[in-house]
Amino acid sequence: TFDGNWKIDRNDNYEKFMEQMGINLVKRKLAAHDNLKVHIQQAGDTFNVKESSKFRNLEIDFTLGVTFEYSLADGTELLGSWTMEGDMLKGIFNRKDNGKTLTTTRIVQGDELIQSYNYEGVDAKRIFKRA
Ligand code: MYR
Repeated sequence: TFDGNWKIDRNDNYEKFMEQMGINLVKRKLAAHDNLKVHIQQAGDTFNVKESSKFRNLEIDFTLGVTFEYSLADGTELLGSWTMEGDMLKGIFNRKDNGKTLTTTRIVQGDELIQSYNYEGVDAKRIFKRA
C-alpha cells in the first residue's frame, strides 16, 4: 500500500533528469534539496496526494486511468494519468509546452517508496522513507 506519509531520503540522477527537462542550474540546485514530503491516501481507484516542499504545498486528487493536469514547481504544465500495474503505479504525462512525454512509476519496496522518472532518455529516481 502507498498510504501514509513519505519524506524524501535521496535522489538518483535527479539533477541530470532536471537538466533534460530544461530546468536551469540555480533551480536544479534548489530542487535537489526541496525537502519533499508526500502524503498518499488511496480509496479504491482514487488517490489523494498532499505534496509539500520548500517550494509549495498542494493537494491533488486523481482516479486511475483518468487524465488530469499537474503543474511542476517551475510552472511547466503536464497532462496525463496514473494506472496500476500489479503493485506499481505507472504514470504517463505529456508536457503542454512541447508535447513530450514524461513517464513515472511509484512502487513500495520494503520501507521505501521509490518514484522513478524518465524524460527523453534520461532516468532518475527519488527515494522516500516513511515519515
Ligand atoms: C502525484 O501523484 O503526485 C501527482 C501527479 C504527478 C505527476 C508526475 C510527476 C512528475 C514530476 C516530475 C518532477 C520533475 C521536476 C523536473
